[in-house]
Formats: sequence, structure tokens, C-alpha cells
Amino acid sequence: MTKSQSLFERAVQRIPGGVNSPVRAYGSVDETPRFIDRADGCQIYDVDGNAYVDYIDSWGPMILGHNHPLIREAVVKASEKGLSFGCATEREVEMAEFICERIPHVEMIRMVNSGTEAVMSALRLARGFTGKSKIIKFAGCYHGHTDSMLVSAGSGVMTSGVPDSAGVPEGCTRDTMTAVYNDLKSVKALFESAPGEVAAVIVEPVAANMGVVLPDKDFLKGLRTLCDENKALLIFDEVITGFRLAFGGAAAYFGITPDLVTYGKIIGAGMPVGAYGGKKEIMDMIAPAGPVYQAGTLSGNPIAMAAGLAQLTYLYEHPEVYTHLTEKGQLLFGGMQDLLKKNGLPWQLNHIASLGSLFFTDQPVRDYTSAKTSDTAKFSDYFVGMLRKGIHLAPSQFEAMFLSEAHTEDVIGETLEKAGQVLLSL
Ligand code: KE4
Repeated sequence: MTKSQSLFERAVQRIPGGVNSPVRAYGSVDETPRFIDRADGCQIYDVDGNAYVDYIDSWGPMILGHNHPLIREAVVKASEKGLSFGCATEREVEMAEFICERIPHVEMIRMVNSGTEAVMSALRLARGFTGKSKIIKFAGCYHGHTDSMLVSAGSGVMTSGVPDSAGVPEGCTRDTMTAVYNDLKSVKALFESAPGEVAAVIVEPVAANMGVVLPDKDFLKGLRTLCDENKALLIFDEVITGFRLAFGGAAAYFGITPDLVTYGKIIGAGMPVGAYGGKKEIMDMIAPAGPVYQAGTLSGNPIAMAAGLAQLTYLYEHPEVYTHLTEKGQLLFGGMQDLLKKNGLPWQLNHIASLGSLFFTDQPVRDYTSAKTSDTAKFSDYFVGMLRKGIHLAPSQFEAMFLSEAHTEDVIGETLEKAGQVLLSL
């Protein structure tokens, strides 16, 4: 028995499903979840000493690679002054100023502890600011586990086959309307079904929780127009795309300005940080400045701020990282497309910059319905084959591959070689 297996046996006794987040249980792939001991650069090492090239990157935060010295030093240095005070600190001001002075549509920002908390707060703010209750989301998009968003969600909800979570009373989702990604007509119809009632549309500007699904050319622009016409706010959930597609996220990449944006992952560099931000006129509604309540014991935690600020500063001062990530993405995903063309399996490969997903289906994947045509059993075989060759992919068809600055050309070449061998065996 491996140490991962024995740890998993122990874990399931005391932690639901043996994990603190469902996707880590490898529920949709036929393999024992790996318990990780340490990570460095693009490599992770499990408790049995096996090394893997990591394409999860902690689901996005590790854009500079694991255990980056700059970030580690910032955390160690900050921790020497104490971990948490429950009082305001200079570093929170520095973090807020750093982001607001560089992201034009973020005039004010509030730190929280996760992407879920950022979304939950942004939705409450949108409702408080507009005085309206309805929210439009998209099937297959995942915005964390706040009750009102667990409707046709993506990510682990999709993997676990639970279209709507148990324990969510109908009242919590009554005001959530679900549209079809890349289908502006479906959004227009929802607005028309509830005239003057929609507070906001929330969207993953590049969906990455039904696997990666790119927005059609005018999709985001169309959402902007529909929100303006209906006096609703446009919320970009940039928990994955923020500071990844570009320093300004998808908003900068596509040139569309949201009213509110949510962040997570990269903003904390691996520490628990989420944030939501937008125009001052809207953000001033948040307590204690305004009537929309939101709070958090560890929000703006000084250690987390040190880590996040170190990573964001590096990304801002080294814009070449984004060029590198695009080049790495072209090398990896372009290389995979070349392999797949020769392979004969039904496949789709959606990718943008350093994000990508391989689907085993012959249908173009452009929304929740088409994503679900993927052969998840085939994906499981692919995942297990790659894992056994030392390549650690996301253990679900409906997640993304994440590249980091630490993935070198050689490592990507090695990944492609192994992918070729595994694909041939499927
Ligand atoms: P967290 O609460 O997990 O920090 O963020 C929720 C969230 C919000 N919005 C988007 C677009 C997200 O992708 C996420 C979380 N992403 C998943 C990965 N698909 C986190 C991994 C997990 O659930 O363990």
C-alpha cells in the first residue's frame, strides 16, 4: 500500500470524502488521490517520493511556479511580525492601491478569503446597489459554492454529477436565472422574462469550469450591451482569468469593462485571498461606508497580502511573463493538437494563453451541453496514463490545464512525448 493510499484511508474517516475540496478526491478518475508533500517550480512531489510535472498549479495561483523564492521570502519576512491582528495594516492599503492604480475599472477593492466569498459579496453588492434581486449566470460556469450560484454549476458540481447541491433551499436559487454560454439570445430572453428585475449578469469571461470554453467573438460585448440596456451590472468572475490572461485579466485581454470584478487564486499567490472591486460609486455601498454588509476575520491578512503583493508586483514589473505564457501555451496546446490530428480519437482542444482543456468528443465545445458530450471514461484513462508517466493533470474532464512561468520548453516537450504515448494507448 502506498502512503497516499494509507493517508486516504485515514482521511475518509475524519474528513468528508477524505478531502477538503471535492475535486481533490479524484472522484471522476480511476486512481487513488495523490497526497502531495512538497512542490518546486513546475514539479510536485507526493508523499511516496514520486515526482510529477504539475498542470494544476493549485488551480491557478502558482502562475510563477511553486515555491518561488520571492514569494516565500515575502511570507517568511511578514510572518516574523505576527500572523494576524484583526486591525487595519499598511500592507492592505498598499495592496488596494497597487491594484486600483493599475486596473482602470477597479476604483475600489475589498479583500476577502476566497473566490466564493468574493462572488457572494459581489452579488449582494449588486443587489444592494440596484435594488433588484434577479441574477443571471451561465450553465457550466462555476462561481464558488455560495448557495445562489449552485445552479447548473461547473467544476466539482459537474464532476460529481450533482446538478444542484442538496441543502440549498429553493428560496436561495429562486432569483438565479441560468442562460446558455455563448448564446446572447438566451440572455436577452431572461431579461425580457423579468423586466426591470435583473441586478446583474455574472460570467466567467473565459469559462474554465466546464473545461475551458472560449467566449464567441461578440459574446462579452453583447453582455455589456444587454446589461446597459437593462440597467443591470456586469460582473466578470476573474478568479481564474484575473492576472492570468493579462495583468488586467480578461477585461484587458478582450477590451470589455465590467462593473464589478471578482478575483482569487493569483491575487493570493497560494495564500487564501479573494477580492471584489469596481467603480467607487458601487463599492461605497459596502459596510462600513454603506448599507451592504460584508466582513471577515482574516480578510486582508498581512501574510496573505505580502504573498499576493509580491506576486502581483513581479507580474506587473515583468510583463514578459505574459508573452512567455502565451508561447508556452502555443507550444503545449499546439503540440497536443498535432498529436491528436494523427491519433484518430474524437477530440476538441480549447485553449487561450496559459489555459487549456482536452475534450474527448467530436463536437465543438462551446457551452455546458456540448461539454457534457465528452467521453469522461476516456478522459479518466488519459488522466491515469499521464499520471503514471509523471504528468499531473486536473483529475476531471471539466477543469483546465494551467501553465506557469516555471514550465520550460524541455518540460513541455517531455509532456508532449508522454501525451503521444498515452493517447496511442487509448
Ligand atoms: P474558491 O472559493 O475555491 O477560492 O473560488 C471559487 C471560484 C470562483 N470562481 C471561479 C471562476 C472559480 O474557478 C472558482 C474555483 N475554482 C475551482 C477550480 N475549478 C477551485 C478548485 C476547487 O474547488 O477545489
